[in-house]
Amino acid sequence: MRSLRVGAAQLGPIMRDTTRREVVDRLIVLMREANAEDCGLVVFPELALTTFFPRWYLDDDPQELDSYYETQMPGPETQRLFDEAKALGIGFYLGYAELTPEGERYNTSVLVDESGSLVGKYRKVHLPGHEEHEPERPFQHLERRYFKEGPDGFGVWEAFDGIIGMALCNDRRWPETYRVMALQNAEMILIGYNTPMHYAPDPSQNPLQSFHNQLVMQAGAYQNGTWVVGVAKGGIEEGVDSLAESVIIAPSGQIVAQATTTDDELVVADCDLDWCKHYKNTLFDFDRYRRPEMYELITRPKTDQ
Ligand code: CDT
Repeated sequence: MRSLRVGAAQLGPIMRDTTRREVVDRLIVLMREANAEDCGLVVFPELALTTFFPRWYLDDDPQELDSYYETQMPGPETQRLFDEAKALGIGFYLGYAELTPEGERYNTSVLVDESGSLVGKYRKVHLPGHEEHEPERPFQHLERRYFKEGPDGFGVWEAFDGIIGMALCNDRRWPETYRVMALQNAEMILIGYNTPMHYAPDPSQNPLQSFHNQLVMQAGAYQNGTWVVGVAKGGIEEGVDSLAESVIIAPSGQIVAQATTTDDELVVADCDLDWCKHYKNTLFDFDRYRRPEMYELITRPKTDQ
């Protein structure tokens, strides 16, 4: 049995004036806790180093905007996290805002192995929200202004004795996210998220945030025979309430661990990566049962009526 003990390291709110040093201190506390529980991998949320800054229109203050991005990973403030991972012998997933030397801005995650080495980088594909300032909203969701869509798609990496994929927040609502990684045999998909409880374009969805969160990740796990680890930055951050409820989901679609607070909290599960085979070799044996040629029918005119 290939067993990977995983820690979902949920974060509570990070305020606008919270320093990187303070955040990295919190991440290290959670990493040490995960190590004390014998985890081989600890998963942090999306944009885990700062407040969720796309909630503000920041064009008038480019200096503040730039302050939320990392130009290096590891960089001066995050090197401590890599050093700690190496010293403890634990891997991690971390979401952050990336500013490249070419000036491109991405919503990014990295996977780092137990020796502190970078395994892979993922740049968010499905960017939600809006491009323009909409002052009538109680808060902005300007991911589409302050990030560029990730151009590289969904990859997987051989690490932790398994096949690991990465996604970020809104990606989890889209079936193709899981399917593209499952077609590359993903056995565990790591997803950090920041999900406001209030959805301005259609507030009737507000009371369904928790249901939809579980619905999409449980379906993604089951329909693709893969583990899914969903990790929130939750709680009331700068007046905006965000969903917590970080979860670890088995290839059966069952939740095996779930956070109970809206603050910094570690939840742990032993993940048997071989459990994926039950589903990948039976009901969801893609080579045997999928019929991709049928997916093209919607673009073809009907004949022989
Ligand atoms: N960060 C992120 O992707 N959040 C979105 C909010 C959608 S509403 C603009 C999510 O899917 O949870």
